[in-house]
Amino acid sequence: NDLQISKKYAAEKAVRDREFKGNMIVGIGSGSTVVYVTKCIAETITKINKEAENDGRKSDLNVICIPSSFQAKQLILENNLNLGSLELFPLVDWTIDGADEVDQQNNIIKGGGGCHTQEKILASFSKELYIVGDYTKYSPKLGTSWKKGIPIEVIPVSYVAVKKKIQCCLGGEVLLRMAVMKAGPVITDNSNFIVDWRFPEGIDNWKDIETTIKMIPGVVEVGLFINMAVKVYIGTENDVKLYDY
Ligand code: DER
Repeated sequence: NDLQISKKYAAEKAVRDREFKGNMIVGIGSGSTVVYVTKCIAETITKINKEAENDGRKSDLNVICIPSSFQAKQLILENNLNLGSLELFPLVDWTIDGADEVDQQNNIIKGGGGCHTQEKILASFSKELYIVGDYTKYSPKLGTSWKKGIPIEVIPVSYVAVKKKIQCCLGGEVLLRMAVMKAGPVITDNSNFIVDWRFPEGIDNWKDIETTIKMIPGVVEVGLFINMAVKVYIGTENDVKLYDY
C-alpha cells in the first residue's frame, strides 16, 4: 500500500544519498521504515562489491553496522551485514533512523517503538543523524499527527512518582505503556518501563521540556530529539520530500 511504498522511497533515498567508500561505521535505527533502510544498505554494498569484482579489482568497502535495539541487531544479522557495537566503535559516521513525528523546527518525537533510549545514544555519538519516515510523520507542530504522547523510559520502581511529578508540573496525562503480546507493562531492551506523556495544548519550548523531564530522577531518556537531525526524508506515494536543517 502507499504507506509502505512511501516508507520504502524515503529509506532508499536516504541510503542512496550517502557515499559508500572505504571503512564506514553506520548506525541502524529501529522501527518499520528502518527495515527498508537496512535492506537498501545491504543491496548497495552487494552492488559495489559486484562492480569491483567485474572490474577485476578488490573492493575496499568495509561497512560495520551499529544497532539501536534488539530489532536493529536482528535486521543487521538478517541482511548479512557486519555487526558492530558502540563499545567497539564509539564514534559513528552516520545513523539513519525513523521517527513518530517531525515538525518544521526540527523537533522530533521518537520512541513509538519503545527504543528511543539506545536510539538517542547512537544518534548522539554519530556525526550525522538522518531521519526517514512516511507522509504521516511530518506535521506543522508536534501533536498534530502523533497522538500517543511523548515516550519516556523510566526505572520501573519510579513510574508512579514520575507520572505524578510530570502531571503536576507540566500538565496533561501520563500513562504506563502496557504490552499487547505479554501481560503487564512493556519492558524495554534496557529492562525498564515506558510511560507516554499526553502533553497539553500550547507547548512549544521543547528543548526546555526535554531538559526538565530528563532531570527528574527515575527518568532514563525522553523521546524528544531536538535539533539532532541533519536531514529528514519524508516519503509520499511517488516522491520524497527532503527537509534540510
Ligand atoms: O521508536 C521510534 O522512534 C522508531 O524509530 C519508530 O517509531 C519509527 O516509526 P516507523 O515504524 O513508522 O518507522
